[in-house]
This record gives sequence, structure tokens and C-alpha cells, in this order.
Amino acid sequence: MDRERTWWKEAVVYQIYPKSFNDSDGDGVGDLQGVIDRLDHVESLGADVIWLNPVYESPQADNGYDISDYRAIHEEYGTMEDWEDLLAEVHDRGMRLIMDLVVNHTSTDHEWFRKSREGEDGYREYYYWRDGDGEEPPNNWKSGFGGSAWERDEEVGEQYLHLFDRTQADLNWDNAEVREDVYEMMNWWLEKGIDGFRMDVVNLVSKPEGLPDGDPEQDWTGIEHFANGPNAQAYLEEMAERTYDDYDTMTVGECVDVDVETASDYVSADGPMDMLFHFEHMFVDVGDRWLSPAEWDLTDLKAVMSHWQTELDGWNSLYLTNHDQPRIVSRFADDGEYRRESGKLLATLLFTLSGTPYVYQGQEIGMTNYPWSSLDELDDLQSIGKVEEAMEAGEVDAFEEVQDIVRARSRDNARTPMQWDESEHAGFTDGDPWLAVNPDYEEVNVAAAERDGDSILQYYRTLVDVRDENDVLVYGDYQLLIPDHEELWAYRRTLTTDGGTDEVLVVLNFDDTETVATLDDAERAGEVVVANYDEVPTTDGVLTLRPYEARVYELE
Ligand code: TEU
Repeated sequence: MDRERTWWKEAVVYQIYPKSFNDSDGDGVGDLQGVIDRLDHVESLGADVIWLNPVYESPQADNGYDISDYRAIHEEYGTMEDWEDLLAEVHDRGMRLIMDLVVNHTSTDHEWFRKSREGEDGYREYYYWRDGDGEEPPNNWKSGFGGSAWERDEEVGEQYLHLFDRTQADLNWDNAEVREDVYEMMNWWLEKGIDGFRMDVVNLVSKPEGLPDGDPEQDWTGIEHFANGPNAQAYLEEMAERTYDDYDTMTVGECVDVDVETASDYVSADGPMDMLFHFEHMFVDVGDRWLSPAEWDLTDLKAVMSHWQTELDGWNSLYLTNHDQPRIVSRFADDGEYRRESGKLLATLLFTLSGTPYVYQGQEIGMTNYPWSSLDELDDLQSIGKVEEAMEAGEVDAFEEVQDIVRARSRDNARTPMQWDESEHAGFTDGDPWLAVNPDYEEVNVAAAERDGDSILQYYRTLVDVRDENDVLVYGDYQLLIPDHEELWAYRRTLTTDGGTDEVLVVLNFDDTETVATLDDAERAGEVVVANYDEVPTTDGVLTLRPYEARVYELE
């Protein structure tokens, strides 16, 4: 483990999805002034860095991940002045701000794509245009949102590649002009004083010569070709050299279909990124297709996370959800009777593993998945695309048939408006919210959590302090214990410095029943550092944990 002390290793990152965070002008859509108005909440949590999802000019087909102008702010979110005020307010509070960098693709409304369609000098090669065979696509690659990854443009008479929505055309990074324009744009934002980037699907930017067909058995056909392509490492290294390497920044790359070995090339000490988001733990409950659910076992989740804890040559990012994933209490624990204990249990996991923890808005109050009951209620291109694809294939006749899967898996679960209080629309807006507010908002909201000294929110604040005060939780080695236990996740963290060796034991019960285990380490269990139940009984090696109980002990 690379123990060199660095601010972003000791940081806690709070992720804000501006469209759903807080609406200041009553148009039902969150905005930048709304973020500024709620910075006290973020600061009070003890967050050090804010990751802002895309706020750039965009037709909003994919809620901002379809950018039409990288140097302008989306009108519904406010103005560049509002953004500059936000940056100043964040810095005045001693926090940092990282922006979302979306350069694998642009919106088809972007000037580059318009010039490319018109074949303006040199712009045609900014994207992937191919003849294809009449109506047939040039290859069998699929879009991550369902359907073919190719769209025919009748006027151009050719097809263009889009690994996501047809309004998100993939940039041709093999074209040095494209890379130059991207680096210039990044330096423009760095000069404005941002503290880094979260980089969207950044390991997809290099596509192999000839764009060969993919294995049709793959749910995302072609991924073995367009993920970690032939020049991905080289382009990321060039990007780092030409932009953020000259600044005191933090970079985290979203990398689909990456394993520990490839990831180590990207984030090792001399790699082009500080950390990355992998998806291996995000697929423990996903079958071979998006629409096919799979029962998940704790032993699988433990195995995946422990592998990254011990085998990554670099620094881990720690996340259990974000704007693309379901709510964690609903997914990994219990969002009913034990929602409070579950929220705290998962927080304990996130703050006691080695790496930088990311908290997604609403996670700190234990927000839950939404009971979607029709396709019309949904906004997320991926959920809608996957259901429509199955309907077109005749696999699904009615929404009811896939309702449970959509309720469990839809990205919209993470995008329902933030729940601030018990007032109408959960205090998110005085207008009509762009997406439905979760009906549990009268119970699950920030105001109620503030009034309740034993709330999940208060527990997050405690964990932030505990992590600040215990370097072993940041820089310590990780050792999984009882790997085959199906209800308990137990591990030891160990840090040896000149001042001696610190050890802590973390024990987490992922079951809704009392669970007993014998742990040698528990014989050395000393002071309780933090726990999500009051009265923690002493132990002589035999541990009896209550439903969704979490305990962190100092080891003597
Ligand atoms: O997501 C990439 C991506 O592949 C995820 O949407 C993935 O499909 C999902 O996590 C389910 O497993 C990024 C952004 O985070 C996402 O919001 C965008 O829609 C997408 O890229 C295109 O920019």
C-alpha cells in the first residue's frame, strides 16, 4: 500500500447531483444557487471535497452527460457567475470542488458534432462515421442504454458511433486535434480554480483499429474491444501531463469493465489518475443481463472488495452508490424495520475500509429506492432503454413483468429529489419536482435527522471524526477474517509507524437476525471506537451481534 500522505487520501467526498439536490427558483429543477444554499449541510457532515455532477450546457437527454458546450453552465442550473460564487463559497469553507469531465462523447448538439456532420474542415474525423452496409450497422456493438451503438444520419448518409444514447456521439480520440481541444478545455477549468476531475467512462476513449465485432453473449456487446482500448493508457498519461499534473488536484476515473491489474496501471504511484471507480462490486446482484436480477451473497461482496483492498497497486475509491446505482439500504441491507441500523452499518463499512469514501446525496439520511409502477414515471435513459429493448424483442409484454427489477435497479432510484424536511415536495422545491419525490419523505429527511441525536446523519458525522482521528483506518493494511461467514463481515486494519502498531477490528452483521461468531481477534478487543448500537457488551472472543449491528474495536 502506498502510504504517502496526501489530502485526497484523507478526504471524504460528497457527491451532488444538482438536478435533484435543491431548487432555489421554484422551477422544479435543482440549481447552483440551491447548492450554495445547502453548503452548511455538506460542511456539517465533515466533507472535504464536493464532486459536482455535470452542470454544463446540455439538452439534458442524459441529465448533463450530453454536453453541448463545455464552457457554459446549463441555463436551468444558473449562470457562470453562480458557478463562480459556488466555487468561492466552497473554498471559503475550506472544502474543495471537483468537476465532472465527460469527454468520451459529446452531445450531438455540440458545435464539434454540427461541424462534423457538415464535414467542415477536419471535423468529420472528430467522431466515428462509417458507411455500414445500408441499414446494417458497421459492427454489432451495443449502446449501454440498449439497442445498437450506431445511428444513421440520413443527410450525411453514414452512421456514427454512440456507446450511450444516440444524442451522445463518441469522440475520436485517435485524432490529435480532438485531444488538443479537450486538454485546452480542461486547462480552462483548472485555471478557474477547480480542485480536480471525476472523469466519465474515461477508459472507453480508445477504440481498436477496424472496430471489430464483439462477443454477442456479452450484455454490453463490444465492451471487450472499447474498454481499456489499445491507446487508453497512453491517452490518459498524455492528458495528465498536458493538464492536471501541473496543479494540486484530485482525479478519479470512472472505469467500466476494469480489473485490479489494469486498474493498477491507471492509478499506481506514477499512473495517470489518483484513483478510479470500478464496477466489480456493483455487479454482485446483477445477472448476465441488466434485466436479470441475481441473489447476492455477502461472501461474494466480501471477496470482491477484499481483493481490491489487498491487490490494487494504488489508492482505492470507496463507494456503494452514486447517481447511477440504487439506494444502498434498499440494495445491501434493510430499508424497513432496520433502515437506521442498516444505514449506519453500510456507513461503517465505507469509513473503515482503506481508500477515499464517497457519500452520495441522501445516503447520509438513509434514503430508499422508489416504488416505480410505470415506464412513464421513469426519466433514466438506461432503465427505459433496457425495458423497451426487451419489449421490442418480445421478451416482456408489460411493465408489471419487470417492475420489481426496475424498482431494484433503476438509476432513477438515486435521482429522486433530496429530502430536506416534511414540507411539500420534501422542501426540495416550491414548484413541481422534475422527478417524483419518494413517498417516505415525511419520515426520511434532513430536518428529522437533525432533531434525532441517534440518526444516521449524526452517525456519519461521528464516522468522519473517527476516521480523522485514526490513521489506521486511512493508511492501515486490511486483513479479511472469517471469509466464508455468510452473515458477518469482519476484518482487521493494521498500521505500523515509528510510533508503534495500531490495530482495529471491524465486525459487521449483514443479517436481520442475531448472529454469533467466534473470532480470535475478539479476545484482544479493547475499547469500542464506534458502534451503531448503544450498550456494546464486552467479549471474550465470542461475538453476538444484533440485526445489522456494526462494531469497531481497538485491538490490544
Ligand atoms: O456511467 C457509465 C455507465 O456505464 C453507467 O451508466 C453504468 O451503466 C451504470 O453504472 C450501471 O451499471 C457514466 C455516468 O455516470 C452516467 O450517468 C452516464 O449516463 C454515462 O456515463 C454516459 O455518460
